[in-house]
Amino acid sequence: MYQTPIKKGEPFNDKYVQEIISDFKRDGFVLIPGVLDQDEVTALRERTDSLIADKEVVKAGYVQIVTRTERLDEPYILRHTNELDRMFCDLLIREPIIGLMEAIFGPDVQQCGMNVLRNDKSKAIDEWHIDDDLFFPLPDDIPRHDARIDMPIFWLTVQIPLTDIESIEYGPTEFVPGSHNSGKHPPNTDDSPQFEGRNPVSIFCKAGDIYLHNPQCWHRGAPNQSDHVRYLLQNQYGARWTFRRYNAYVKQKMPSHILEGASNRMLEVLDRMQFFPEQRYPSGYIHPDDKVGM
Ligand SMILES: O=C(O)CCC(=O)C(=O)O
Repeated sequence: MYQTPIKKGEPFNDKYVQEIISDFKRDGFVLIPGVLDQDEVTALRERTDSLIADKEVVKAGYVQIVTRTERLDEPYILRHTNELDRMFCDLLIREPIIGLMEAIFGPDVQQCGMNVLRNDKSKAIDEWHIDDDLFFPLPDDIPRHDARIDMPIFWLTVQIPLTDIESIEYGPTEFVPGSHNSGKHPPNTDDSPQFEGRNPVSIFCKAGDIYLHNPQCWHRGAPNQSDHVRYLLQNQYGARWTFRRYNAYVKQKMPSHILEGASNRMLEVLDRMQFFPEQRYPSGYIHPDDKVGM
């Protein structure tokens, strides 16, 4: 049986799940302390480093370079981690994370993105933004969506810090509470944006905490001003159709050795179409360990 350092975990009780979801819907983000243990965090961080250092992984396009400085050759984001190591797939269905996702999206929930951001002082996604696009736009003279509407959440990110981010110099994610209800992009100014009088909130956290992130909430990664490298793992989940959003840019084939003995639950959350990507893309990349195919 495939063994990785990721634990099975325990689901949260229903009351706690409902409290988390209610805070998340109100603010657009919510911090949940103490989910992963130190062994899991260390294993995920070390595996991220070894994958980013692997020239074959870089050549296959899994490592994205994003920087605002002159150091253009430095890696920043490890993408599609599900195709690279089973421990990332185990994390996808680890409790209490998967139970929370089922409570939000229902039993058909699927992943729609899996990344790790690794950034030092030279890199940050530090401009205020929302992800993808504005899903529910409003005219300028309508200040917000009616608070009685339970706004749909198409997909979300479970942010999993793999290093402590306990003060501003370590580059926390920042959110403007409630701004997912604004129906607007964040204002294009140098000042920190506000929504309904509320200032941005920095998510100070420890490695192994998690926080849920609504992609429509105005946010940014504050610059990392410390000498510590910051690691932020991002698992994204959504309603079943959102998998297509993700798969639309996957050209790789999921290697069979990663899926050895995988449970039905894991296969469903990964999406069964993942196993036949060549039906969508004529030139699927074959992992070097998987020349025989599935
Ligand atoms: O680095 C962060 O904390 C935020 C990342 C971000 O803005 C994003 O992934 O959209």
